[in-house]
Amino acid sequence: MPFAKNFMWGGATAANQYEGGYLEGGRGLSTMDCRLPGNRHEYRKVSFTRPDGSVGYASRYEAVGEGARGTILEDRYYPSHNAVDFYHHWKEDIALFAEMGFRCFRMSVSWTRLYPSGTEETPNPEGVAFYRDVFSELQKNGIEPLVTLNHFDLPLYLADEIDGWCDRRTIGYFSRFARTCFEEFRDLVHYWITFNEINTIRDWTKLGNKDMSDQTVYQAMHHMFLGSAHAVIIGHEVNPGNMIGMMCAYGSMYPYDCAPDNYMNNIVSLHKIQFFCDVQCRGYYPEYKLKEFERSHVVIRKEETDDAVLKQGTVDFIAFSYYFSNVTRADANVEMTGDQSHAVENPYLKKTDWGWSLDPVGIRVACNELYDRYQKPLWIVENGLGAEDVFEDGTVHDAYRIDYLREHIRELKKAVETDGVNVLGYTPWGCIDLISAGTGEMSKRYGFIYVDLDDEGKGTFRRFRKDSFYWYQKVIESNGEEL
Ligand code: BGP
Repeated sequence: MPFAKNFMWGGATAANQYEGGYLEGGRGLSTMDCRLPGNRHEYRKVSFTRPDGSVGYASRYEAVGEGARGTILEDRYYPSHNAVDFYHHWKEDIALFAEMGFRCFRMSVSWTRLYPSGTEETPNPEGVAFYRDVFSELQKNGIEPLVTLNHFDLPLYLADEIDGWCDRRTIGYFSRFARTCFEEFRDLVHYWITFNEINTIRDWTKLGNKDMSDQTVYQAMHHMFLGSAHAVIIGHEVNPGNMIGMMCAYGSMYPYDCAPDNYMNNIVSLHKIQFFCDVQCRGYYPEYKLKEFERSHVVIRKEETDDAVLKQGTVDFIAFSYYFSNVTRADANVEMTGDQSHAVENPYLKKTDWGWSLDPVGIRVACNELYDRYQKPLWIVENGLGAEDVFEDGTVHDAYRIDYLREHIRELKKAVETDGVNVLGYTPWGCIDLISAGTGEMSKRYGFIYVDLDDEGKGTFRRFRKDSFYWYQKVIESNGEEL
């Protein structure tokens, strides 16, 4: 059998796209609560107020500017506020996951549900109780939670008052939050991820940065690396049995052709992802990045103990998302942003309706590249097809989704069986329909379970099993043999 007996089949979600209940249970506002919806042609924007009182909007590529404060406009719809309302549907959802046979479930803890402003001395008891209930229910159903400490969210107070991760104090606030999670859920959670897709975190919602300069972004990133390392150290201290991973968006990269310049350029492009894995797996900054900093005059301000903390706080496994592959070319700049709108076309691949290339082999490439370089166990914590579903007679006939997943699992199997890569688990993204991170839409659906909600936030939130629900149930039951 290629997949181990205890291979972690399951599904993945994130609080800002799934949980909702944004003003309930004492929760504080997060930067993600200021994020408006977009669509497949238009980037999502955050709304903010400038010091002169005027309202501004910024996409992930735009700076909000000095003195900006995140703002929620009364007449607009913000998808994270209710999301798909896990907050009130958790029992029902977990029952459905159990029915599919999930062995694990990936979710994130909303930072501001535990620490409403980020700065409190003690956690919000209602928040702790909510997650304890959820984790207990999962365990009762034989499902191991895989918990992401930070999935794109940042307390709005920290962003407004101290520019979030740009300020060293955020490391301390985050460490306190992480300690709370490790201690409060010690008996219920054994698998953790520090930051989701750390290589795509450049914008205000995630870093709290008011400008987009490399100096600002890399300094904030340095603090985030320290936050992650501290979390790993604390997590191991609280429970030596904890497995704590890093997480990156891994889009495999192919050189455009065999021109030596394009091949060399592909190596340099891969460094854009590897940098994050190098620091978190090896515990120090790689040479190529230090040289880049020298050339671009980026100076990272460090304290004396930083290097030792990074070294001590290396991760136990590498989690990654894989959706598509990229093509690199010496004369084109590839940004690893989860957005393929400016990508170099691959003539061998078809694309989804949202323009993402379809490349199952790329998942095997990713497994090999990561395992060869770090020899740490891998966990595919996101993969899937975002597609428009037709809901009729209480279900969705989503053969296209089944095809996508089947092909990817086949390649994953080769990575395990033929290449000997150590893969701990597979948790496809949005196992239940949820808000798209990139576009804020509901119509970009990934789930095995359909949720009745539209792009304006209207619907009953009722859940329905799709065809893929029964297909995935068989996949898990047969441990990946019946595809
Ligand atoms: C990753 C994120 C997820 C998720 C996924 C799919 O970048 O970690 O939060 O949403 O991509 O992307 P999208 O929702 O834009 O289709």
